[in-house]
Amino acid sequence: LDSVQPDELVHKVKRTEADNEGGPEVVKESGSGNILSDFQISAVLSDSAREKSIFIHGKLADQEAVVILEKTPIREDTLGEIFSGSRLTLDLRNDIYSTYRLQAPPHINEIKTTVVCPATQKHINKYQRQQSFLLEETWGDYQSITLPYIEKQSFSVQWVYNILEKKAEAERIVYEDPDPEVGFVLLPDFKWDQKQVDDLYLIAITHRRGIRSLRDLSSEHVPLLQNLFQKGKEAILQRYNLSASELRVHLHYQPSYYHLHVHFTKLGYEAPGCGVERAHLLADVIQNLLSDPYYYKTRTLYFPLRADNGLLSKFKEAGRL
Ligand code: GTA
Repeated sequence: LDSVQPDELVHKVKRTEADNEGGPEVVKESGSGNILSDFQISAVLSDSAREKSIFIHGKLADQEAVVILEKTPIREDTLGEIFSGSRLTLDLRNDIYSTYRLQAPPHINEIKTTVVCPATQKHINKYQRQQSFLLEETWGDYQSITLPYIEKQSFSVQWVYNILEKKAEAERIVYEDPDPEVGFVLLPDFKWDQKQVDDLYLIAITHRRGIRSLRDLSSEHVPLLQNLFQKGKEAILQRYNLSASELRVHLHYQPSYYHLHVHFTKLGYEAPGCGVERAHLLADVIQNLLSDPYYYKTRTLYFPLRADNGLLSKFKEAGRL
């Protein structure tokens, strides 16, 4: 279930056997209605005044749910309407300074809303504000601690398969190379409302399955990565008029979802997860693999984990933290 706009679209969630970790199979239904009107709030998991967002845990029709509310950037093309079509109430006036409360017309005053339902305890933990710790993972640690953990515990990638099989979000696809070996699907990330390019965020998901993360990459995958990099940049130039030099194209380590995907974000937009402790530029990844075919199978990698992440406990148990 991705971004839900209650008055426009109701997404019905159907869970499957394989989907025991919250990767919903999405069936889209047209219609109207506010599925959030009965949302029972249990707790605020985190909020940010700077990002103007709030993550809430609660119940939606007796199912655990996480709802994310986020105010979106003010778009330049709506300024005329904001100035001419709003109600303005004076708060204070002092010399040359004055502040107001401006009530913009409802259609340009929307709150981007994301619903995860049914949400697992892992989703709830993921969105809870917590302290993070930097881990140091050797190739040996990866094999003995990380790999067994992610094989058992990672989030379902059913939503990824839904995209690749056109069962969900097909109409949002920006570009597709259908080749089973080097092909991919490029589409807006569900964190981006696509209203302005200032916070552009797309993801490229490989058709090839079974590549979990950076750790699975070797020089064999360079043609796939180069193809995705090149064609992804071209598609973004064509559709959004942003050149390669305006983009941050990167992978996460650790990712949340272990099916190879690449993040395309606008440079200058501080997207979640774009810090040096988690983001690996695709250009660097390709170069590293060209200079050493087994770069990601020999190097120590560093990454942050939140306090109650199960993998962090495994590193502690192994005396690695
Ligand atoms: N199009 O169904 C989907 C979908 N899902 C389930 C995830 N993504 C999806 N995109 C589409 N449809 O960028 C996107 C995610 C993410 C990427 C997976 O796939 O938005 P990753 O495997 O490296 O995982 O990337 P990552 O980055 O940890 O995931 P995520 O969810 O972005 O979490 C990172 C942090 O971002 C969170 O802890 C939270 O602080 C913040 N965040 C997450 N979701 C939102 C949101 N909706 N709004 C604001 N902030 C958010």
